[in-house]
Amino acid sequence: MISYNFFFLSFFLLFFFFFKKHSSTLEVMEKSVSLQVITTPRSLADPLSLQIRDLFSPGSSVSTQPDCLSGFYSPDELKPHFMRPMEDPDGPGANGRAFIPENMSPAEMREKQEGLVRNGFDQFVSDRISVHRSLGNDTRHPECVEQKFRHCPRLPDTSVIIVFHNEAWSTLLRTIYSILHTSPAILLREIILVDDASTQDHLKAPLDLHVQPLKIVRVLRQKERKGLVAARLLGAQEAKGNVLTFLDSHCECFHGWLEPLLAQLREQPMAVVSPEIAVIDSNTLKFTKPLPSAGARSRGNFDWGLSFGWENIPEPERLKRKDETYPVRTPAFAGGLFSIYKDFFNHIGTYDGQMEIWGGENIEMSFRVWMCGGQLEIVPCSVVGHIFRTRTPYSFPKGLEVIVHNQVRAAEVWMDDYKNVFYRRNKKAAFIAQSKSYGDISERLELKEKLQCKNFSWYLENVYPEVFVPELAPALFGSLMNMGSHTCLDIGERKPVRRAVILYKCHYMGGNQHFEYTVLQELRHNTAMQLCLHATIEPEPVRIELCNYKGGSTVPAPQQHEVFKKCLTVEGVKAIMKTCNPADKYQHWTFGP
Ligand SMILES: [Mn+2]
Repeated sequence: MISYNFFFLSFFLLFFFFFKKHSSTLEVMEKSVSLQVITTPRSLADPLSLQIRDLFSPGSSVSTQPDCLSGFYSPDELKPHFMRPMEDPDGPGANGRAFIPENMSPAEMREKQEGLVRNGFDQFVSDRISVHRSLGNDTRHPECVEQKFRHCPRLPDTSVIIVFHNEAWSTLLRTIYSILHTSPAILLREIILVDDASTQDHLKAPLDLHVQPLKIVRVLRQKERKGLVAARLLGAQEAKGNVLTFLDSHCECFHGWLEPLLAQLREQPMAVVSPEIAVIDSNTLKFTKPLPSAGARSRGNFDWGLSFGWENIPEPERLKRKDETYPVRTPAFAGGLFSIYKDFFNHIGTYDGQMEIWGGENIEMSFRVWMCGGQLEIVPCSVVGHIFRTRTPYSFPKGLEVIVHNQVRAAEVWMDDYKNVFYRRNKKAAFIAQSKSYGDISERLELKEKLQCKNFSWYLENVYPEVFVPELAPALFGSLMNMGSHTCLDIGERKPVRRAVILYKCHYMGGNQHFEYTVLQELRHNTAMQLCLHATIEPEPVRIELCNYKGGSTVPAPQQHEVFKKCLTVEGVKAIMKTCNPADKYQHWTFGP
């Protein structure tokens, strides 16, 4: 067996570097791949929209609102529940500025350190910034600032649902007040706080007492730690608004964030809409305000390890937007902050209730919404700030394996044969799938049947045609072990673009050691990015770089056999190209399990 692999592989690797055009040039050619377009109807007269409108009856159709006025909502009509109190413009963090404390005492230093460890952001800084702080002028694109909203049919109202687990007092309260100070009272039905079994005392009676006088803020409690999905489902069940808006517990809403989300849902009742997320710095709490000159730039995606990521909006998508108020269609969403009609949330199957704690639920929902007739959009005129933590301070009661467990459930239900592309890259996931220890998915499959959802290849072709789809059944794949050193080719831990490939103890778990030998004779590591092995002149180590071949009309890199009549060899701790010598076992490689 081994000797067969030996032979086979030695042959192929020679072939790879000798005869074919497949390693890549240093330049990355940006070519758009496919121009498939789904039209995004904006008109209410669209028959599909009407059909859906009837199906979900979100209560906003023209015929049921005979008293609905003509014209646009006035600023007066869009007043919030509570005006922001006057603020010292020089106060800490005022107008969204950074706050950097000076001359700290040893006790303060200790407090700062403890806050950082507890939260993954600087609570000491947050605690000194007003929970009512303003974010200064409205700096969105002028087309957003000037956007007007028709009276008719009326904009739906929303329940804002915030799940928290041991959130700091100041960040939670700032989230609540920023909603109350920026959301039109007629559109904000209530704020529902769902406590996912917090243990910190300030989140118990003191929180209840504080929000009670605010009238429209309620606290629901989950006694046992069940995670984000279960907590959101509890909040959704209790919500009275037409629309559910989910936010994190460490957000700040920018001027006019809510109206564009609700207006887009009014146009597209089967949409799931997300705001543009602004960064609130985890150390200084500086709110990165939008720039009037900047248009929308990014959208969400996923990789073949099923992680969520961001990418630039492809040209064909950009061209479909007539102005800045138009939404950006997105193949996947971050899942933290979004709005959806409550009726549509229920229709489309809420969440997979058997997903545990946190992780993977956003990718599952992305696939499901698109494949079952909905759409995911980012609305750039809606801006909400979010503190991106430096690390997650939460404990995972059942370990990080719950994320993989959730990902496997998503793959089993939605990805058809493409699930194997994921399993090849994540051996833990493959094991969970093989041993069927991901729980019962029959209800989710019934849902898929009932909603007559499209298949995964439809999703790839129509929603994410830009994605590179790895081979469904590559001839050779797995860990690439050198028969001389008995170590495996590995892309290393740091950002791997244009770095030397390393050799590391074989772990056979996929991840950084997953390689595929493709029909184009590339050695591809294609989990988070499309990376290929690149031959380099001796004695330079062989590098891992972005692949030249990106599908569609792109081609692998120019022929390199004039330069590299060599074989891939391990020398010391490096992989280099060397004169071929069949007797050298450091030139023999095998793909392991
Ligand atoms: Mn968050």
